[in-house]
Amino acid sequence: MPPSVSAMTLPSCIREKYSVRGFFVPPCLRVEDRDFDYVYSMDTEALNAAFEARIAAGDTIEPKDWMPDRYRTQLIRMMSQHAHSEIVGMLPEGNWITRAPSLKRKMVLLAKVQDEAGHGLYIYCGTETLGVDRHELVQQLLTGKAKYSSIFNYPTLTWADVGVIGWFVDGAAIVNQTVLAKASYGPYARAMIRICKEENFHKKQGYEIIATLAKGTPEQKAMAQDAVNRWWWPSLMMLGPSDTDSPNTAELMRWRVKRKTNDELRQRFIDLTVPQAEAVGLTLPDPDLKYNPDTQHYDFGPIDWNEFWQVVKGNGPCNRERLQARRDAHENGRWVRDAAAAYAAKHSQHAEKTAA
Ligand code: FAQ
Repeated sequence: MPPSVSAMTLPSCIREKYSVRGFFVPPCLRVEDRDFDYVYSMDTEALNAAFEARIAAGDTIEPKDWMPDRYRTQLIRMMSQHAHSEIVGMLPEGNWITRAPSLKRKMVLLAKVQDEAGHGLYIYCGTETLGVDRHELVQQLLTGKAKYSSIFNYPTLTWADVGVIGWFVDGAAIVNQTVLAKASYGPYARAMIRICKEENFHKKQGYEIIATLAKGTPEQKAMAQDAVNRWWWPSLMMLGPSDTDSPNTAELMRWRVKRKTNDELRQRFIDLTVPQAEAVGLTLPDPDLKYNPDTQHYDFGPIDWNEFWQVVKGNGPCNRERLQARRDAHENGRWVRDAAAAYAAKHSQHAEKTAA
């Protein structure tokens, strides 16, 4: 059967927009909008061409749209790693909930850590729209097969670390995720818009902790400086390997999943953060850090990529501890899952009986 909308009935601007090498390709391959048989009778080359045309036109791809397997796989990889990072990312700060220095600080920290849990669940939901099962993703994390952000494998030794995580780690996450909010995959982009709003609050509370410590006693200022010194380089690494060693960037940029490279985002984070450090009278631990009037960016010293890859491979200071904490939490939560499953089964039995 022909598609319900003929190319000839469309305005010329639409025809031009969706023409690939002179041939019109249906602008949208949403199965619910179009004839199912028609879409699936198209050969892969035509489907790919239509998909690329949509990407080039800046369209948003939605879960039921046709997409190349590789696009789907890349998104599942990136989104599931992101979801895992949010969940594992609760651990370093969670470590300080019982030791926050005041009730107010404790309430704010509790709220922040809960937000991160929400982000994780939200992104797992987004990943499920690509046809993958959440239990499978969780198993990949628990067995150590899945990656999560390197930054969460460092210890939180003092209260100042909580402040620096908000300032640096959430700060870097905002730089990265504000751009991902324009990603080509709709559910991911929309999740990022919502998440970035909360990350902004996280960053502000972290910076405020550090600003308070920096203008406190000499010991408090020294504690803040020490935390800054320990977290600066891992925070730069968190934005991913340098572009020359980033196998996924080119493809993800072409598909407009990533809109900036790892190095571009790192530079942006540095440019934003240096004046913030100056404003609270703290220094960043890089003797090469210097404003370059020609490039209008800060130059910075070499990053220890060997350390980064060691952490990614599982040999960071806290990798084993973090995974064990997740495994224990999963095991301790078994009764909740069992109870929820029993409740759902009881409900469906009841519904069947009433329907009969
Ligand atoms: N850690 O080719 P690329 C947060 C891996 S959320 C570990 O450059 P890509 C909120 C990468 O997976 C933080 N592994 O990869 C919060 C790949 O391995 P694979 C997480 C890393 O995807 C705050 C290989 O290296 N954010 O902080 C890392 O193009 C406070 C080659 O790398 C996101 O996940 C790393 N840092 O770019 C929560 C954002 N970097 O899979 C709690 C979404 C790279 O091929 C408290 N993700 N690798 O085996 C992204 O933007 C991208 O995936 C990048 C990596 C930029 C992370």
